[in-house]
Amino acid sequence: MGKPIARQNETDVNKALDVSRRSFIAKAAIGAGAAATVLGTRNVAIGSDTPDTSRPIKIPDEFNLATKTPLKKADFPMTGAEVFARVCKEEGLAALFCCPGNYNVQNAIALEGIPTYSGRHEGSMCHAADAFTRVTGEVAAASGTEGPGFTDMICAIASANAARSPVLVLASNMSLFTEDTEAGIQLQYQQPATEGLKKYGKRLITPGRVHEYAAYAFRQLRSGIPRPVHIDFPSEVYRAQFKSAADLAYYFDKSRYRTDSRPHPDPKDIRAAVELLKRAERPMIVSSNGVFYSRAWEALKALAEKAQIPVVESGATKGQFSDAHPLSANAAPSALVSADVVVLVGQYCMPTIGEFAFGPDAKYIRIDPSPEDIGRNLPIDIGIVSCEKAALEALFNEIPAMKHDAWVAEIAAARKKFEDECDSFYKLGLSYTDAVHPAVIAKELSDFLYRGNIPKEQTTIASGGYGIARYTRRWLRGYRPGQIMNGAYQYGAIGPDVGYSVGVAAAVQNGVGVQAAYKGHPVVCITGDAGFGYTAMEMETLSKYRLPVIVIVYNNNAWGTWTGNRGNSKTLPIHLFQENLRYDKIGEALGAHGEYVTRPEEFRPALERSYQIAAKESRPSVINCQAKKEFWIREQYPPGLLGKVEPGCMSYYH
Ligand SMILES: Cc1ncc(C[n+]2csc(CCOP(=O)(O)OP(=O)(O)O)c2C)c(N)n1
Repeated sequence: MGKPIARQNETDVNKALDVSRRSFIAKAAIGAGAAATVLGTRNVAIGSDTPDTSRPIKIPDEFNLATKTPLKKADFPMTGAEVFARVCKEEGLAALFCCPGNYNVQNAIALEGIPTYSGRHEGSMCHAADAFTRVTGEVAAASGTEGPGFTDMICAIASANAARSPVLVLASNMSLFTEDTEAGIQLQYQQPATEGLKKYGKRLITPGRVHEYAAYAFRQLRSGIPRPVHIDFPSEVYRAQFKSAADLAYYFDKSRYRTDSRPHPDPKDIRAAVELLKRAERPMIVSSNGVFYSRAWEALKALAEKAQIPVVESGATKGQFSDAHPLSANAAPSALVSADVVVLVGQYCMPTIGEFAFGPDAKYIRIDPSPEDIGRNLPIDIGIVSCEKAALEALFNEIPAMKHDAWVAEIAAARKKFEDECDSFYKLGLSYTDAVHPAVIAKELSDFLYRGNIPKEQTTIASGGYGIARYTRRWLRGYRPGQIMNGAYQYGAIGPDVGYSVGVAAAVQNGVGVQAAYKGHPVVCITGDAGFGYTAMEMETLSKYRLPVIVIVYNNNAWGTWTGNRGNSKTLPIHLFQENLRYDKIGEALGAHGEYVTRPEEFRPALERSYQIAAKESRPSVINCQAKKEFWIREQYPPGLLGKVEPGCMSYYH
């Protein structure tokens, strides 16, 4: 909540600003001289390499004290904010990510004992909430102050909406009394701003109905196809006082304001699907978001094994069907075109014809909880309106045991072909010795994660970046639900990655939902240099909360889009940065460990050191991998910027 600055104080404020501005300008002039001697030269340290140990970075004692302070759970008499927070607690809201603002609601949620993380930008925190839901399957909230805090979240709300993530967006919003005036600051007509970016939204206007609207929020978040819900709170609502339940309208327990009952499939649709599958020679299942949110991975595996149907993944989270399973077609892109019957399960973000790599004659069975969606974008042969888990179980019960050995052999051959191609890219990457090629990063990261000393299921990945992602996705694998958070999924924003990693690491730190077995383990985040720039300040958040994320920055001195302007000297600089920037030093300055890797052979040791620090000290790292922008030019540095195939390990939209 913002307060207008009183007029009489402004002169004092300006005086203070002038003083600090003057001393800043003096310091900056000295710094600029020093920097000019070192910038632009490869491998030359910028500034002093000696850390200033006279004032080491320190997590304030207050953090420790906070963990020991008992909770003060709300009970009547309660404020509107407390009523809302109590519903959040009863509904199992798993985390809140915020920046200060919307104080009453945030404080009430934190006091209910819901893990609360505060970061450096509301957008990053909303990305964190999105990522948290994508690796846990649980609902998380994001919150910021009215006006600027809220509008800072817009890109993240849109990303969560495109990813179909159940994110609860909460913002304060001035008072009902001053609506339509410009009294004070920060009034924003919030709900129109999230039009098209949410499943449900409401500006609360009747204090006595705050509980009822909390119920609205969770009914939407916990049913059907999840998407963000946006609630904005005027001060009359969050400050309202309620002496007893009698002051609140529609005050019912969650067992009465919503149901966990799910739509089940029509047996005739299941029989029709089984008939089609019985005639198929090369059937394929596409498993996506709905398998994750309905927790249907066991049902999926049982069906795939009984009918010997290969499975390929798409979606905002991957790993629901293990890449180690012989029926996994995730890394067999060339086989997809041969599939004759494709079962799309929980594919909420539906591609149009030709975006998936299936052939033009493939027939489609689509399972989706929302009848309004079935048949959209991609023509269907059979539509099954159902909760994904229920439909997969019904198919399992109805389908006879089948064998498709020849088809599975085709998949295996396609996988081998893909892996051989990846190996050839790695060999090429190693041959470029004066910078770190993305194939080296991707292959050695995967060797470390899946073929080294740590169990291959252990590490959860925030898989981001743009050009680098076209390499890392080829080598990253999912072996259990929630293992890979598919960063730029569908909305395609570059930049959320460090923000995402806050949410992923918070989920892993507390072992939430499907992360329970991996509690406390290090997390890996991949990003580009342009991407890092957007949310890099969240390195401070990672350090502050001891979230052990290893952030790999692919530093090619450019926005990955530069190649499109190669021939245009006037527009090319739009796509370029200063060269060889020390993103590792940004990490160090914010409490993380830093590594600067300039040659291929340095990557693996840097990764190992960072992993040790993550595991032993629970500290994040930045591994700044110095590449060169020309790696995206195929003729000069084959294989150059790579393409993608969807669905499968390379996919990121749909
Ligand atoms: C927020 C946002 N701005 C702009 C774009 C358009 N865009 C797509 S990729 C890209 C460049 C990404 O560069 P970088 O993160 O450095 O990735 P690299 O290819 O270098 O790995 C841009 C500008 C986008 N997708 N999202």
